[in-house]
Amino acid sequence: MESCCRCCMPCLHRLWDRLWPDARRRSDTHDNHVIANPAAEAAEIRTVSGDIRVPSPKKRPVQLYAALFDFEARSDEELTVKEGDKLSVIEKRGDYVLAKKLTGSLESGLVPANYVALLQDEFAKHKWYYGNINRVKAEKLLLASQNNDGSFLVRISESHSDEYTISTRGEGKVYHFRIQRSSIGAYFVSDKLSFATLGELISYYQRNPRILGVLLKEPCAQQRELFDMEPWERPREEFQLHKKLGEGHFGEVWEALWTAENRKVAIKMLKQEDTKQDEFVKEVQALKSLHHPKLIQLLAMCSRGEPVYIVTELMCKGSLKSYLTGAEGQVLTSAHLIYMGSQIAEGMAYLEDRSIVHRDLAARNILVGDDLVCKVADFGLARIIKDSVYTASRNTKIPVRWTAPEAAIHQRFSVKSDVWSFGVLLYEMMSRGKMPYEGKSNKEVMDLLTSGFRLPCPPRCPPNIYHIMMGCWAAEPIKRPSFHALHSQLDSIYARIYFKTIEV
Ligand code: ACK
Repeated sequence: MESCCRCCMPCLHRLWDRLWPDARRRSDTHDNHVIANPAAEAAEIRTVSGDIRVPSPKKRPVQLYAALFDFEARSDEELTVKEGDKLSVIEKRGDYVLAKKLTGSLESGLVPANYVALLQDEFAKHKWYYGNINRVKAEKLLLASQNNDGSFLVRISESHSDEYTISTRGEGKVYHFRIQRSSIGAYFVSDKLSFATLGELISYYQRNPRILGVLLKEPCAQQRELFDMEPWERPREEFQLHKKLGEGHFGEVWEALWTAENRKVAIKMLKQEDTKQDEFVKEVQALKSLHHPKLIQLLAMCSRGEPVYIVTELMCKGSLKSYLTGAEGQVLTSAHLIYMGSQIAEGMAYLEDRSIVHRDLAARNILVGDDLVCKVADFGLARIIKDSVYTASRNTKIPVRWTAPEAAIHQRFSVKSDVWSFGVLLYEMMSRGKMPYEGKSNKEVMDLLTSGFRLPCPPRCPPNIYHIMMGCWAAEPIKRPSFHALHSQLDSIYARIYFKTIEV
């Protein structure tokens, strides 16, 4: 990320120069299909390669795998599988495999590697078979609190791919026994005793624990949560804290260097009070499964020990609230603000599609980067709702000035109550950071809204944008527009301004 100060005028001038020509180029590309037409690009590639004879790729034998456990996809990249589903594994990606279903929908996606087993014999049906996991992972799984002495698993040997290892827990330690193969394919731990199948070998040692000297009692407990956290979990030492950016709802926010990736990041730290820990964990759960260029991306976390770190991308201009009230914000034109508003609506439309309610949409929870890029942050209050309306508990703190009446009074939060908040956010933007209902108490705000009063049109706000705000504040939630509609309206107003068909 380019380093940039948070409020300098020369930067703003450079930004003007950069933003507008860029936008024009992007639009040319779309209109004329010159550069960004993949078909044209492909045609070029075909012409080039058409003259060169290339050998056809070698056919690899299909490796048949089976899902050992149910796995539910948490993002578009992942694949939901049911225990017993037959899969072909396209490639290994870290702790995951890219797998394709061989029956039913034929979809493909990522599945945790220890959820699948190569179907070369009968192993896949055994709960103790963990397939291709290494020694360190086996120890971590077996030493987890769900397991006891006698918990065990069988995995593919790291050094010999046609051999196996029994890993078993005894007296709080993990012991590993190599299962070798004889020249005729029999399985043995001690060459005095061999078995036709792995299943027979394991049941023999389960019945005769004294021979190995350890118990093989229960298959290792499957631990989804380990996989949930692991791709994100990083050692704390990888982060060098540079400067405190401020104090958020959940605790301090710091700018830091992620040394392993050589990149600047933002770190949110959990305040020590237990009461907030729940909220914090919910925020992480929501962040992990959401990927969109207009939503703040979770990069990593340090959840072992305190304070817990949540590592996200760093947005060099900070919150939209502080940006609007700063020197740059004060000189932004309506066109710039509409461009930013359109991005926020786009991010919210992504949440709308997933029935995710933000519940705290406001300028303080939007972050700004270079070139006026805006991203929605702080999913602390987000919930995945089954019905279209989520009813919250009565004791939740509510940001009254941004909250729709039905949500503030009856706790009926919905995508439509977020649309109301978006209207207030547009007001904050068009008034360059003014506090909504300035000088009024929360109680007065509620009374005013119930009697039909709405925020006035801010000075310099184009009437069509105020019209959009008023639409967001329709008393009946159903009459408010969708975020998709808001995005397309703001986008087309912006395009019209950009091509100078309307003046602002
Ligand atoms: O307005 P700010 O400068 O921007 O002060 C607040 C403060 O931390 C507390 O929320 C800033 N902040 C939060 N998250 C980020 C982030 N990902 N990148 C940059 N600044 C951030 C916010």
